[in-house]
Amino acid sequence: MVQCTIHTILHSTHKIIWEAFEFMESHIENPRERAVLIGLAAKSLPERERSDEASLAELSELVETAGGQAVATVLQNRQSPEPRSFIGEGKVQEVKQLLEVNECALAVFDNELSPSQHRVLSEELGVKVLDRSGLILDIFAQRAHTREGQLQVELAQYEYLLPRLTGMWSHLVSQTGTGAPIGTRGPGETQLESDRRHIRRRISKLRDELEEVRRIRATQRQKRERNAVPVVCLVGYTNAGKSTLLNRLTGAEISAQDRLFDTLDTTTRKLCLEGARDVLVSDTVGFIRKLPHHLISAFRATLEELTFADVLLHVIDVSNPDWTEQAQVVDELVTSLKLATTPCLRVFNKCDRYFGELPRESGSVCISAKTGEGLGELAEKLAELLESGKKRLTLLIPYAQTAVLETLRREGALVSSDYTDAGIKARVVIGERLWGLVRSFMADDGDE
Ligand SMILES: Nc1nc2c(ncn2[C@@H]2O[C@H](COP(=O)(O)OP(=O)(O)OP(=O)(O)O)[C@@H](O)[C@H]2O)c(=O)[nH]1
Ligand SMILES: [Mg+2]
Repeated sequence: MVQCTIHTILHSTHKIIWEAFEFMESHIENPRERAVLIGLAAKSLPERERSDEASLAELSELVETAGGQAVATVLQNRQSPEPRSFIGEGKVQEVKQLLEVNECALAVFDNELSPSQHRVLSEELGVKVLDRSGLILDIFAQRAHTREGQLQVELAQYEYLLPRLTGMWSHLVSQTGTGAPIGTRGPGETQLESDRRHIRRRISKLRDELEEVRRIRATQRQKRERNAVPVVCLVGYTNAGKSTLLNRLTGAEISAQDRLFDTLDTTTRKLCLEGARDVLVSDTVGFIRKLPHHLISAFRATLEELTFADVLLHVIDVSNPDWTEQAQVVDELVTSLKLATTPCLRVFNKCDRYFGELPRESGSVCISAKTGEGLGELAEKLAELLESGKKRLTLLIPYAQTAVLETLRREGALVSSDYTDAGIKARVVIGERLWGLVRSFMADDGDE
């Protein structure tokens, strides 16, 4: 009986999810599915959310990465988005014609569409519509290989889907209106509520599973901390050359292909620096402009690794004419992840194919991960930074001074705390700024 009910629930749930995914259609099945790309450069949008030529060119690469082909591009300039259809009515007709002439079954928007705009455009264009977030989620879903990656992508997909369910059923809900008397509400609302409940349950289950992943990671981290091995994390725009650099530095053999979001999962390898000093180098997911916020929050377990880095290596593809903007996008994400105080070395990569003047910023190095040029200098600068960087310490804080613990927690310096008979044993990672605060609490056993 119970089994039968579960089966029925699962069956109807599957159907719901399948239908719901149909309009965001997160998979491009045909290897060369043809697409028209549409961008809106509305001045009323925040700068980061506007489309422009560069962002459309990147969108075209994203479509390619997902297995499609961009055959035409439309960039509309108007003061603000049309609330109903995002682009103007005339443009909708123009896009429709372009789709027909070019035999395209897919329209991809460079900006983020609201759920109702998404629905209106799907209906009026009569083809599958994706926005930039939906496309990136699709690529992530294709690329996620580890359990952690898959959990994170699934969570992001559901979070993307949840508000869009309203759009799906709103035509039914609006028949009765929110103020309709109890008992007269239409089936749409009931359906919507049960879909939402199911998705919320799934989201909460995924969050629990990810919490477990984070717990395991924290244990691994503690082991690393006990061994006092410094951690260096590679960050950078997608396709900048992070994985190639990790391979070159450590002999790892991870995939490094010329495509966006080649890497989603964190790989960590040991690197032996001059003076027999070991460090761990981690490569992880690349950044991109307008990265869907669901993904950033869903990838918390992965991105959290960055929080514990002693040094960040910001890899920049200097041969890309857009490198300044790309680096800025990464800097902003680094700041939003509260990593702005972690020592960071800017690594200008691909200098073998850049023939202009190389940037000469202090705290930077020019290399080619491909030819190996500049790697000696990179290792030297890295060692210097590690020397001057954060320290990992174990403190013993008396119970009378828990305010210190609070400060450490607020500053993001506290790794763990154990309440022992002798006082609070706190593991911390601190920079120079907090040194004065903790100096007098240094435990005898810096190691456990
Ligand atoms: N010419 C040249 N190509 C490079 C260099 N470093 C990386 N590449 C190429 O750039 C492409 C992307 O390199 P990846 O190492 O996969 O880049 P990534 O930053 O890991 O990219 P994602 O995982 O997608 O974020 C590959 O085709 C590399 O061969 C370099 O120094 N010179
Ligand atoms: Mg990579």
